[in-house]
Parts: sequence; C-alpha cells; structure tokens
Amino acid sequence: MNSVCILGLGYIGLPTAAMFATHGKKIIGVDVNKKIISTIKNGDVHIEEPGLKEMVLKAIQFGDLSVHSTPKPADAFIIAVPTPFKKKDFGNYQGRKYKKADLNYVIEATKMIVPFLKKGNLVVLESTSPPKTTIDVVKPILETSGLKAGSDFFLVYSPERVLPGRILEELKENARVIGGINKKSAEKAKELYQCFVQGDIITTDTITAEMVKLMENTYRDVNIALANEFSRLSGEIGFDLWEAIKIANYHPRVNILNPGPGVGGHCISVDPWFLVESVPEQTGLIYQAREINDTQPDFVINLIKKATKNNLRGKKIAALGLAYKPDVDDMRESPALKVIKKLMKYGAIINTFEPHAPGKNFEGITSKSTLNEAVNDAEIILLLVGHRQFISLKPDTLRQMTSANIIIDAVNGFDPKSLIKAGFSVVSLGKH
Ligand code: SAJ
Repeated sequence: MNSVCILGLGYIGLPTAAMFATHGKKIIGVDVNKKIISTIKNGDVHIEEPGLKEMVLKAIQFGDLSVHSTPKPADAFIIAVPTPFKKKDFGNYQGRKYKKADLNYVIEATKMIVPFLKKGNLVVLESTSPPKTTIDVVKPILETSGLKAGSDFFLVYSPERVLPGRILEELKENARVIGGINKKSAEKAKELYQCFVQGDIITTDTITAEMVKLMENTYRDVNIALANEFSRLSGEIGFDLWEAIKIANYHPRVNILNPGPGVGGHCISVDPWFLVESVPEQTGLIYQAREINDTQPDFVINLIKKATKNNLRGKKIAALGLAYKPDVDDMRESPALKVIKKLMKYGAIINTFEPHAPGKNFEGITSKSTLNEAVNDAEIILLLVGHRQFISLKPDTLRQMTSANIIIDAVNGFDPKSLIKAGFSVVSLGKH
C-alpha cells in the first residue's frame, strides 16, 4: 500500500497524515473545511502540537503530502473525522438525561469514499465511535459501491489513542489496536501501520476494538469523577485531599487521579456517553461519573461564592486559562469556559488570559493579550488550568502584577504557603 487518502485533517488526521508521509507513503489529505486547506497550503497548521508544523511542512516540501477538499483514488482510506454528541437531541432513561452520538461526519466521510473505492482497497475508521459503527454504519455505505467488504475491499476499526500535547511521540510509541471485519482486513491494516508504529500492533475484531477505545476513556472518566467526588468531601470533613492522594498512591494498587474544575476535551467528556446511549439500563456508574464531572464547574463556583461571601456581582476576577487541560491550545468542552460563563451570569466582571491563544475569542470570552492585563486590577485571581506559564509564576512576581488579594486555585497549581507569605489569602480545591 503506497498511497493513503486521509479524510479529516484535525487533531488526529493531520498528525497521522504527516507521520505516514514522512515514512514512505504518498498522502492525500482531505478536509471539507476550506480554511484548514488554505492554512496548510500557506505553510502553516491550525493545531498547536509540538513538532507538527515542521513535520507537515517537510512532507509537503518533499511532495509526499498534498491537501484537497475532495478525496482522490488511493490504496487505503482513513476516516479521522470527529464524532461529537448531538447538541439538541437527548435520550432519557428513567429520568437520566443522556447525550447521543452525532455520526454525521463519519457518514459523510464514508459516502465521500464510495466513488473512489476499488478492489483491493483498505478502509480504516479511526474516529471514536459507538459500538458496532464499523459494521452497522460504515460497511453498508461502502458496499453501495457494489464491492463486498472483507473480500473485494478490506475494512477495519483502529482507534487513535494519543494524548494531545504528545501526539507525535504517542502515534509511534503506543500500542495500536486494529479490529478487522475479518482476519485478512486486520492483517492488511497491520502491514500499513507498521511503517511508523513502533509499539505492539494488536489485531482483533471490530467490535472489540471499538469497545477497547470506549472502555479506556470511560475508565479515565470514572476515575477522575472519583477524585472530583473526593474533592467535595475535603471541605465537609476537613482534610487536605492532595496530601491524602499522595499518600494513598504509595499503595501499589492504588492510583487516584487529580481533581479539578471538571473534564473537558473532545474525548473523555464525550465517549462514555456512547456506552450510555448503547445500553442505558446497564450504565448507572458511567452515567453518574459523567454527572459528577459535568457538575464539577458548579462546585468550583461554590468555592468562589464562599470566598466572596456570596457576593459575586461586580467582583473583578482574573481567570487564568481557557484550555481544557494544561499546555494545550484546545478549548473544546473546556470546564474553564463553563466556570467563566457561569461567573459572568452571576454578574462578576471577568478578565481572562490564555497563554496559548492570547487576544483570541472563544464562545464570547476574550483572552487578554498578556497576563499582566488580565490580573492588573483584579480583586480575585482564579487559576483554572495548570499551564506551565502559570504554575511557574513566582508569588512575589504575581504580587507585584496585581491588586488582587484572593487567589482561588482549582487545580492545585500554586503552593498556598508561599502565596500566603506574599500577602494573598488562598482557597484551593481539595484543601479545606
Ligand atoms: N483530568 C483531570 N484529572 C486528571 C486527569 C485529567 O481532571 O487526573 C481532566 C483534564 O484536565 C481534561 C480531561 O480530564 O479536562 C481529559 O484529559 P486527559 O489528559 O485525561 O485526556 P485527553 O482527553 O487529552 O486524551 C484522552 C486520552 N485517553 C486516556 O488517557 C485513556 C488519550 O489517550 C486518547 O487518545 C484521547 O483521550 C482520545 O482521543 O480519545
């Protein structure tokens, strides 16, 4: 397999395209978003990811990657489009309102492949998808070509499992799961990915591969929910959760994750819903974890309310960080945005700063151009994302930058003792 057409040049599609292109394959990158195509053609990338821009430019320069708005014939096709949840259509099981997967991008991308599908081609679905999507949704669409999956062309599900911020390393190093609709399909895909994957390549069937991906992210969601629930106990009982987690994690079989303002991103806050939607009557724990993580921004708001004696109206708050997690520029489903929007609703005056997108606007919230501008005349500083730039701030430097006297830390990014020494009063999530 020499040529690969990759549909969707987002957080996964573009790094995957660059990886194949720099490992001997000819890549046709496709995206329906014209802005993305023109950005790449102009020598830039729309995603902040260490090493990505250089890799994409090199691939284009050597003629191994070209970008287009429609597919072209190729030996293999990879679908790497988003699978968000529906914004308006919800399910309901015994009063539990749950979110449903929106498979439109997957369906549209699959339809785009049909006119180009030839005998011997391989089709890979990489998008995180509800169980059975490969067989129930993708396969019938591809077979409208008149070709039969498994004999005329090969079909697999192979989830990406990389961590934003470390995508290029993890694409190579992580184990890759390949679920084929038959053995031959899985073997064909294994041959293809072998050109850059250094980790184990494990072959299985499509449903198992789909479940592996959903179970991994659900496992993480449930464990973060547990940490977040613990954070709600610390004030009630009166203990330092961070100290307790540190000590508990000395146990060889315990690894408690970090509490925070909630779970964001396009993966963990979305994927568990696919399981709830599939079998609502058997997913009480998964549902509950989603509930806890989705309401964690409210818990942070309550901390702020307490610190301001329920008097948020007109309070000048500098909110630090808008991204969904530290050291990335991705704002999708970010709990920081949720906290800020709610504070604004309560009448607080918010200045924000996102070091990965200074001066930019997200869902009506504008990041100031500098940290200084955001904190200058604030009354309260609210740390929402543990970006390196924030947690490395020296308390005395911060003291000189701001008129604020209160610091609220939702991520345990600051050392409260040295902040208190510098003259601040400090409220930290998980510290009573
Ligand atoms: N978070 C916490 N506490 C923690 C860890 C994370 O509150 O202890 C929060 C983060 O701040 C963030 C959210 O959870 O808001 C998710 O962050 P993450 O770093 O756990 O995961 P993602 O969404 O960036 O990437 C995940 C990864 N999955 C797992 O680790 C099981 C990644 O490997 C997947 O490829 C990715 O989802 C995906 O695309 O599905």
